[in-house]
Amino acid sequence: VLLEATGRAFKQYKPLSITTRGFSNSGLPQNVPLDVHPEVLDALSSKKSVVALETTLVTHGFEYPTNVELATSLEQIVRSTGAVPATIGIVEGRIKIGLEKAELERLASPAKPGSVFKISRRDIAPAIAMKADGGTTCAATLVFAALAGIKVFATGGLGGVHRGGESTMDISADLQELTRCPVGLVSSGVKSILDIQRTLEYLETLGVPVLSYGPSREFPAFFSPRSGFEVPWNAASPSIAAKILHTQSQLRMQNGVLFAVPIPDKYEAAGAEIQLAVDQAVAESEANGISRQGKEATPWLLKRVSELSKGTSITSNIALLENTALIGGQIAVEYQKLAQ
Ligand code: PSU
Ligand code: MN
Repeated sequence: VLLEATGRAFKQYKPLSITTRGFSNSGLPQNVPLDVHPEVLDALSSKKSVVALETTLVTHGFEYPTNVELATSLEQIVRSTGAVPATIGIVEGRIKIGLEKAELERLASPAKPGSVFKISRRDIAPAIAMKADGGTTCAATLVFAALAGIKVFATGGLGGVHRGGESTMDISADLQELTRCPVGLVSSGVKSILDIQRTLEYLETLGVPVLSYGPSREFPAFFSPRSGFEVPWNAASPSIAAKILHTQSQLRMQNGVLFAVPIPDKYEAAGAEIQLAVDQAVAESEANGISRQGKEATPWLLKRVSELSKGTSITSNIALLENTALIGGQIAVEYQKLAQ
């Protein structure tokens, strides 16, 4: 059964190009540094719902011990829906699909500061070859979710086109990755540290379906439920979202789908305040050159926004992550009903 479940994902999945000779009878590749947690393996082989979770938010998004508490709470929320969580990261050069508690601690609180890398697609092979530790971004988490045959991935913010991206060319690899991995990514949209309009344009160019989740077609702006930009479709319920993923799978489409879930309304007022901190942080990053320092830009901006908003952004960020974990779990459960 697992051969069927994951073998299919491998065959369709070209980017890592593992040859069929590399598969064991269980359908997972041999001789690659990949550890699937027994609970996740059991879920995949018995066709239970699984939700992938990322670890850049653990390694570069939140401070210790908030990061561990948050990762644990997201796993519990996924479980509350009946799905199995698979928190993905790289530990000592091994890809982990589902983390043990000690592994999560190791990523969340490194022995040496700066020894845990932020891993996007381009960093995967170097990090593995050098036996490094790393938190996986949306891009790398999509790669590994697709590799394992996981169909739903819940996170907070997807990367996007940075403000000023038309001259810095800072466009997150997360966007491109959504063209390669047949996974439904449930997020709260993209952060207002980014250029939301250009991000939506770019996703349109890439052919990635973008849906707002819920009754409205307004794309959410992470800290705020509203961005002022409409998208062409909305998914009103978990079952509609699941049906879209299933349709893509039936059509053997290789791209992902973005479901953008607004932060609950009660955070709207806080969102307006955080926006002021965001604007200031972006202006500072342009003045001090951080905006031209590649992968440092996003973590720096997030940290600065949290300082300037006196932690309000952290509370909102946790709330929206918990919300996407819940909805991700619900979508995964509905998807499994269709995939039986
Ligand atoms: N949004 C957050 N916190 C984060 C990130 C996004 O609220 O930690 C991370 C995600 O893992 C995302 C990555 O994939 O930042 C994007 O980074 P970049 O812009 O360098 O591609
Ligand atoms: Mn970038």
